[in-house]
Amino acid sequence: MTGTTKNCVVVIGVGMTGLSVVNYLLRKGGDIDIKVIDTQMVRQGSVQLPSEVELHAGGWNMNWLLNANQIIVSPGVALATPELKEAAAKGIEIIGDIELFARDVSVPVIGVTGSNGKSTVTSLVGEMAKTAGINVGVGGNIGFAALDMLMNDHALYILELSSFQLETTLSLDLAAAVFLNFSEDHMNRYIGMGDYHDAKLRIYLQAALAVWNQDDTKTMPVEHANAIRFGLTDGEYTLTLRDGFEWLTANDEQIMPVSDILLVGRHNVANCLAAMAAADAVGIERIAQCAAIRQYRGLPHRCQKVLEQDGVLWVNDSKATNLASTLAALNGIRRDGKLHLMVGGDGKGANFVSLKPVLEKLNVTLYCFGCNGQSFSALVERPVVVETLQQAMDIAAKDAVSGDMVLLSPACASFDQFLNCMVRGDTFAAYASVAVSKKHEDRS
Ligand code: UMA
Ligand code: ADP
Repeated sequence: MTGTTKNCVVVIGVGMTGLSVVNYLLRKGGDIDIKVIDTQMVRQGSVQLPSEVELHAGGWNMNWLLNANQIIVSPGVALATPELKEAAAKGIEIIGDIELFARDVSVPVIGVTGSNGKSTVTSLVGEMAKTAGINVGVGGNIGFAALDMLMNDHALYILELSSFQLETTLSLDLAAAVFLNFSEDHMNRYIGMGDYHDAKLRIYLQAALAVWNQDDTKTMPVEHANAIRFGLTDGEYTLTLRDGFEWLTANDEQIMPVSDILLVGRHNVANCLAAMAAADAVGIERIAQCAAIRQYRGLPHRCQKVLEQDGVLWVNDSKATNLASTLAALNGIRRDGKLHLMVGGDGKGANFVSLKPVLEKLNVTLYCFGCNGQSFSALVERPVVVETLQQAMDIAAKDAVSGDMVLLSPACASFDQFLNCMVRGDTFAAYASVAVSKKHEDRS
């Protein structure tokens, strides 16, 4: 008599994704043996891992890895890691949580990727669907693990997809795949821009409709039978002029005036066009699309006004974690006074030199903080180089006068000094009034 061998699944990473994978597999049941590896030092009790699941932390367990039937890898773990390459060479399937999601989901899914604007567009399409009365699940890279949504019986899913997630996804057949824009990011993970681009283009595999940006041809699908374009300059979803006013226009039909959009900046007009294109692909009513755009104020930490005191405006754009997003913020600035711009953090291997000509046109003081702050200091004549964000804010609070703006738009990841960019943004928002009070105390 031969005994049955258990299906052995090894999950790599015990963060948000890893935990969602473990819980999903346990919900599915069956004769399965789940093991978790985390290369960082985490204690079993410190994570919400069910007690029946074994954890190996602080390094690799090659015995587990090489004897697995399947490996589910978290997006933060690179496939190029030698240990994973060894497992792949042995023929062991290595996939991510989105692939598990794709194999199970049975209702339409919209996917959104791009170097910037993913969360904004993902949540806006979600708002459109909710306004239309659709039971929608919104998740993925936006900060809510995709697999955690599957048990809720949604009629539609909107997934924000990072390049990391796309690398380990094979069979996601999206109703609409939106690729917003492409610019340098994650150069500490990829061999070069080509490698990063290839990962992003994977969103179009099997998609019923490819939605790409006419103003950024890097988003164009290589070959796709069914593709539409959005763009500020041209496309099926674009802008037209009527009586001197700009209108969002879909297939030559003028839908709503651009002036009704509450979000700031031209990049957000493009984001609205992309969201409309995606919403149309799954039949979300136009009336609901427009109502959602008219109410949508955006997510926190994206060009968010946090304080206006003594005529000085403090703006939190902590989610600007790459150069293009900081450029988009600078493009949207409408302010008479000086700009106090705070940049720095973990530069992810990027080159920031193209910021120089933009800064030269602005009345700006540049504050450089964090581990790669020095990468910015040569971009202006008299940079303020400090160690921490709070030190920069103390100086800015002292120097700023009515009409000025203090903008945190760091062009870098936050992990060198903060848990994540939300914590960095919250720190900025909370410390703004402290820095202003300190200035008043020093004066009195
Ligand atoms: N780990 C290892 N070995 C490694 C790297 C990480 O064991 O080499 C472990 C860590 O010790 C940690 C766990 O893996 O315990 C973390 O896994 P993870 O980094 O994949 O992060 P998750 O908590 O699973 O969150 C991920 C996304 N994080 C990344 O892609 C880095 C989240 O996006 C996403 O919201 C979440 O899944 C749910 O889908 C965050 C992000 O920063 C917001 N994304 C990048 C970005 O937007 O630029 C891509
Ligand atoms: P992502 O999820 O891709 O990081 P977010 O919507 O969270 O995108 O925005 C991240 C940063 O990028 C913010 O600073 C935001 O102001 C900026 N941003 C949003 N949309 C765009 C766009 N279409 N082009 C450039 N920058 C953008």
